[in-house]
Amino acid sequence: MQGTRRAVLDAIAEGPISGPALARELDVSRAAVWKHVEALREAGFEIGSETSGYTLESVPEYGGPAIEFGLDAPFEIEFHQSLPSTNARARDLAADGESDVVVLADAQTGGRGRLDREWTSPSGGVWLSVLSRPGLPPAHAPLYTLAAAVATTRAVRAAGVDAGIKWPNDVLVHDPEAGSRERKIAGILTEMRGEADRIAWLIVGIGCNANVDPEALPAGATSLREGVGDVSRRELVQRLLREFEALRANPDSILPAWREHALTLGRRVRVETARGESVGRALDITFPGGLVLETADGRVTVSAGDCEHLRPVSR
Ligand code: BT5
Repeated sequence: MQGTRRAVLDAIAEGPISGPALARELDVSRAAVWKHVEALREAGFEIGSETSGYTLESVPEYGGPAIEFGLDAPFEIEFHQSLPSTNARARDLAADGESDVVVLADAQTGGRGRLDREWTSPSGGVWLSVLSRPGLPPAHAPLYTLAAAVATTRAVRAAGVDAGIKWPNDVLVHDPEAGSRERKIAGILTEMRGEADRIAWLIVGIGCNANVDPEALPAGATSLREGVGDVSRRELVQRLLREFEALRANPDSILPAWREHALTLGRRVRVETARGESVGRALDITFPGGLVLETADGRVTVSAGDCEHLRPVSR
């Protein structure tokens, strides 16, 4: 949202405030105030105009301005009803030199997982990509993926569903009614362009099954709707972005936070990597994101791959 418009909205939220008072406070014309108020109404904000001045009556359920309003993180939100993929759009923005933009869509028609797998993205979910330019070496990029998994898990938990992380970045819900089965509620796809010593841009794509029927999702998936009913996607996204921002501002906190939310540690796992398969007990995560396994052949650290939990959680 443009700076003055945001200031108009913030002032009205604290209102009532009259048009002339707003114009004085923000040092703009009364016509400009009126234009911003109309634009905010068009974006779905209900703004009353009583004799005492403008008042904010309601905030739209979802969308760019709705999420930017009250967002405690320095991101601009670009909202689309539908996009092929928010990651693809974020790549275009990266090519244009943008940063700290979050691309958000209500639905995706060509959502992608890792290794170009399909990611089902019906209307009602949270499909977003965070574009940033961290001044880090390319080898540290996995930290951002872990931070996104922690932020997503915290947001899902705040919405009332007890979720945890499967290494490296699947957010799963333990489902006692389905035996020990764990079902995927969110996934993360990180893409980046690295230069020799630093990351040029990094895109963290997060897909979270929010207000979506489980029947619309692949087998093995679940949604917040299934767990607790529909949630405020505005609050979910704000929470997620706030948590992500706090973690990226304090990189040393990422691994400890990940450990705290991990479902994988202590479990027997099978990890498929480009170089083959490792089976063993997951002992720990190491900087910048490798999984340490105790295998029959000793200790190994795997840095990327698909991980399967072999034994049910007991909790
Ligand atoms: C992921 O891949 O988990 C990364 C998903 C990232 C999606 C976000 S949405 C916003 C942004 N824009 C994009 O285009 N992508 C990102 P992976 O670990 O490879 O898991 C993919 C597998 O999960 C698929 O092969 C399916 O089996 C399963 N799957 C597909 N859609 C799902 C869904 N909505 N919920 C749970 N599982 C799903």
